Amino acid sequence: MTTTLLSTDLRIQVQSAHKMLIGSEWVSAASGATISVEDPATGQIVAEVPAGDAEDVDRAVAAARAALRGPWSRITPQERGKMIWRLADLIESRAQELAELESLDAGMPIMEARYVDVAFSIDVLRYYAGWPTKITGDTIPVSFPMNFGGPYHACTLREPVGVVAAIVPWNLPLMMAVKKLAPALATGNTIVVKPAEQTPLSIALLANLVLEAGIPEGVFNYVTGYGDTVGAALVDHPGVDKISFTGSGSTGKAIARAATGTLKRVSLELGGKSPNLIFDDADLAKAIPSSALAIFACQGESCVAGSRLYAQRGVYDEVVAGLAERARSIKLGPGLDPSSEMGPLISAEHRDKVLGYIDLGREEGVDVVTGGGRHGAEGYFVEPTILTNVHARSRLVREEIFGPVLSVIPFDSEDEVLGLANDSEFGLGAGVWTRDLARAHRLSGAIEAGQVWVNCYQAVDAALPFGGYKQSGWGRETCRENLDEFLELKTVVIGL
Ligand code: TXE
Repeated sequence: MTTTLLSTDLRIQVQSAHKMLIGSEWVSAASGATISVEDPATGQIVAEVPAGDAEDVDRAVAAARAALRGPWSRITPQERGKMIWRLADLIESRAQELAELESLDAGMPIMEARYVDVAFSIDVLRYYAGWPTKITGDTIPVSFPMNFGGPYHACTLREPVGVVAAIVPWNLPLMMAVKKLAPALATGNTIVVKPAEQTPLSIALLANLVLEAGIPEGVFNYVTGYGDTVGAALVDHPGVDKISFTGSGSTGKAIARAATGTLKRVSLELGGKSPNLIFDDADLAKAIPSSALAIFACQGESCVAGSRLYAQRGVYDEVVAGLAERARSIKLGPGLDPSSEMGPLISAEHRDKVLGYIDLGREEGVDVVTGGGRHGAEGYFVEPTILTNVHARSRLVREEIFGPVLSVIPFDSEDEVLGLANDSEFGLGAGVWTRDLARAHRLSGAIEAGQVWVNCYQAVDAALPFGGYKQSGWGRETCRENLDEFLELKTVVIGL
């Protein structure tokens, strides 16, 4: 069993009775029900966590509302910033444990868990720790043409939006939760976090660290459960002021529709089908390995995976051969095994969905250059797969597969590839590999995507906006602009 790769302490922690954090209390689900958590490398059950429902959500929202008016509202911005920084320090001091939990639960290689998921969570918290002291309103000179008398002093205040519900997916659980938690805390909100039912373990440890950081009880609440119970109850709840969601487009749309009932604010970070363009003049020594990482990092379970690769005719063969060589060299295995370079997919259901796309490709006559099947007899591994001869209208290039499956498509001209790149309902990320500076600028402007990477891929930073055009979502995470999504703007006019 993969859990034998955990330290003894951590194994005991994983196997111990899990609870949810509501206010200051660690509790089971009101119904007593539980959810089994699997190790995707073996399919074995590693933990049982509470299966919360609407009753638990009611209690968590009540705790978060009470905390909003409690000591949290009187903590100075500087102290709030220090607490967020302290949380980052605590995560850093427990980074190995968090990475192991993440790797066990979500399947990713331990190095990715440690140096992407956990490391970026720390960065995001440190970035937001600087913001509480810099959230200001404006003093606005007014003329009042209707001549209401005067003079007046007019200004704006920026206040927390209230109770935030964070609905988190399973691909990079800790990082996804922190990307919602950090701005919520920086702006003085309180939060109820619902992890994905598949991956609650790292967020349970995060909940402990939030309390250890001195963040007052009730500011952070953690409710485990399914999407159609806990998730839906949070979306419907009149005591929740904002939903911050990362996940599938269909669930995102359902949340947006349901949230109109209470007109709560909604931000959505949804899927993608990101194009990655390699031109004849590209530096292939960089483009090929980076493009392989763009699709195979996190087993392809990344919203910005570069899953449509367009290679210009002059380098097409070399690109396909280079990518195939890389794909064949990737060592698959349990994430907790330090020699593994790619882990299992999250579940049997998801593995079968990914394999279904490959089968569809075969029916459509694609060439499977490498991969194309399961790896090993146990767990949910899928081989790194490269497909060519894929039709431009195929579902393989239109739908998010969310697995290690790359379609490589040739193109001749810049205009042609721009049309192909933008012919998508998604608009999350895009890559451009070229030595032509003018082309880099032209395409950066013309590609419909929230982030365009030129001669690099998946370069993210806590200070940079992250989010999507079109059906890839609403709003931006990380970055300064993200703070506005957690703040109300109040106008105050004082007759002098
Ligand atoms: O997502 P869901 P799933 C994409 C990816 C993947 C597909 C399906 O293509 O194959 O989505 O994954 C909660 N009200 N992404 O089914 O359903 C759920 O419990 C409120 C892309 O796992 O969107 C979980 O916590 N909440 C993505 C979260 O939503 C609900 C990351 C995500 O689950 C709910 C993950 C409801 N009615 C999947 N139903 C990315 N953008 O990175 C479910 N949930």
